[in-house]
Amino acid sequence: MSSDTPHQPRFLPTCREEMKKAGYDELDILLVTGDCYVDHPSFGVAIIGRLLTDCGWKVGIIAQPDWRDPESLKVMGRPRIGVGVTSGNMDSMVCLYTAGRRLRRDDCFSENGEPGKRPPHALPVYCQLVRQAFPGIKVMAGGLEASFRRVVHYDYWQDKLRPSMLIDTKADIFVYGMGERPTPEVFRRFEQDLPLDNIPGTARLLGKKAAEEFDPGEKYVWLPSYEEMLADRDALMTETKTIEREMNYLCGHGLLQKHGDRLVVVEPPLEPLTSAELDRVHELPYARLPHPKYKSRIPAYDAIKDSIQVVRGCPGGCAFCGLVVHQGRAVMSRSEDSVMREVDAISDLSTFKGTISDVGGAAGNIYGSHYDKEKCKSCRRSSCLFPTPCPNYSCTGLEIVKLLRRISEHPAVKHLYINSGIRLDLALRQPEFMRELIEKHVSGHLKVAPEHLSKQVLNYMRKSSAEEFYRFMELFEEISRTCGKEQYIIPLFISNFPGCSAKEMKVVDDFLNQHRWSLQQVQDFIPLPMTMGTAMYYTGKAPDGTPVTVNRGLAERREQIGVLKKKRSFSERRPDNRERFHKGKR
Ligand code: B12
Repeated sequence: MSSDTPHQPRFLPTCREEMKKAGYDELDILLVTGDCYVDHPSFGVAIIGRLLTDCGWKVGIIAQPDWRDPESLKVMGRPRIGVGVTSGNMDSMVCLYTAGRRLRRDDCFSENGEPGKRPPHALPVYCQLVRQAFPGIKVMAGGLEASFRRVVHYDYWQDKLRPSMLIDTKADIFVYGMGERPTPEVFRRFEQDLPLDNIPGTARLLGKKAAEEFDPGEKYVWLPSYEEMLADRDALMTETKTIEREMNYLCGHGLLQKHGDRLVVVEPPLEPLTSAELDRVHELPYARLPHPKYKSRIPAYDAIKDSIQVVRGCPGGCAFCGLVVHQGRAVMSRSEDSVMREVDAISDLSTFKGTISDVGGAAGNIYGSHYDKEKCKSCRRSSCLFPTPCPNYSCTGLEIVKLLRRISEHPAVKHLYINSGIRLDLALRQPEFMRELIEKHVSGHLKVAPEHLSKQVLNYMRKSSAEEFYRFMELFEEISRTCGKEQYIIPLFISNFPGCSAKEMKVVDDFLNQHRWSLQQVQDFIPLPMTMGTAMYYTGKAPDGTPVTVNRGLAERREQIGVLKKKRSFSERRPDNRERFHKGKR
């Protein structure tokens, strides 16, 4: 797919020698990331680098610099326009630490999964390193850490409220959410030394004077100030509710938040890319490989190398996940033709063995989602599906079925699976998709995320009911039996979500005992920045103010983790399942 075009090098340069090969005497833009450099559309910085190069700028990437040595950023010299910084594909603290606040033994975004290749709170560390290396240079930041920490937020690993990360990064501007629209505009303004105001999808910090002169007009709403939030724990719930209410790009306001005499200005949310624009982003000339300087495997690349992202956005709004305040609720689907061109690109890779491991995104059954945009214009919901599916939202599943059949007909494709989580509530309303999925696209087991079974906890999680999970299980087993396939469901549950006491966890325990089910994957609740679950964790209250159980210390959490880790039979492939499979009994 990609060879050295005058415009786009095989890989974006990472050193002088590669600059020379690309014909670059000087870089216009330098990008710094906490992940290894993988030139693939599943890696945010690769998209941004390719996009800025496509705009005509000379862009280089420095991946996982030595954060104690500014010289490590100077290998390609001082960039002419500015620097873009990201901690990587996810928050550096999520990458470094487990839910138990222990250092992870591996980091799937580093070579060989080696941990410790990035510093804690990587974004401010890298931004300050840039300033040391290139005094006076313009700095912007993007990616999940910048996005989820754009305003005051609770940092679980430090167990405290932190100010907007604009304060400690001292970056000129943040891009929040998906970066394709605002990032080129930011660098255009950097290049022409223009003011950085009014760019949707960005956030910036105004000094004392500018804050005093700033006229908010009708465009913005106020968040509690940093000082007010330090003084009143409940203010984090107020902030979180306001952010969720203003995330609809059709009617969302910008946000203002005082930090002393300075002012954080968050511009209104972005309009998502159109389907054609999303196709174009995925069809930039990626090498679809890690940079050749890496001699060992990069687990995060292995996880996605034969997978295709076909959607952006998520209608779910689950309380433990921040995607809605990053990608938005408006789901945008790529065109079938563009997806087929990506299948061609994957099948051209020497590493391709005939299996497409995933066709998905935030969920595996939201491709082809449709909205009645007119009616969405005044929507302030935090979810299109919870507590009940909104009538303005539809996803029949028929477009997924059509896409899956087209990919399956590709001569190089032997197997095609869906590994992105399946939204159970939607799947029960997508009978054709359910049948197609279970008959043809399950590789021995299907991961589904009921997350819990207690009515109260599912309510707090903003997830579909336990009854929908049981119904899904029945349908799965019925259809598997009918098509003679011995395959299993792997349920994912979360322990210690706020509002889940031992009584609620017993519901999950009883279910797993009844089915003699031993889980392999255990997910303990991580209070991630900017999620409703974190606001409940920090305030000890539900969104309606009801006090909820919160297990904070490891000792308190151990009991529920134990419920998920308990060995109930030999393996997930429950022996009783085989009996049930053969005898058709529940
Ligand atoms: C695929 C995936 C994985 C894959 C990784 C593959 C990969 N390449 O990322 C695997 C399976 C390895 C994985 C693992 C984990 N994951 Co995961 N994963 C995802 C998933 C589903 C897609 C990521 C993706 O493809 N993003 C696409 C890129 C293009 O999007 P992006 O990073 O947002 O980039 C855009 C913007 O941020 C911006 N941008 C990005 N970089 C830059 C740089 C600059 C300079 C600028 C200006 C802009 C910019 O522009 C980009 C283009 O629009 C996301 C959910 C999601 N849909 O985002 C969860 C997610 C990233 N994972 C998450 C988590 C929690 C994990 C785990 C910790 C789970 C676990 N408990 O084990 C582990 C990590 C363990 C570890 N550290 O080793 C969380 C992270 C939350 C957070 N606050 O960081 C997410 C968001 C899921 C969630 N719903 O909360 N994951």
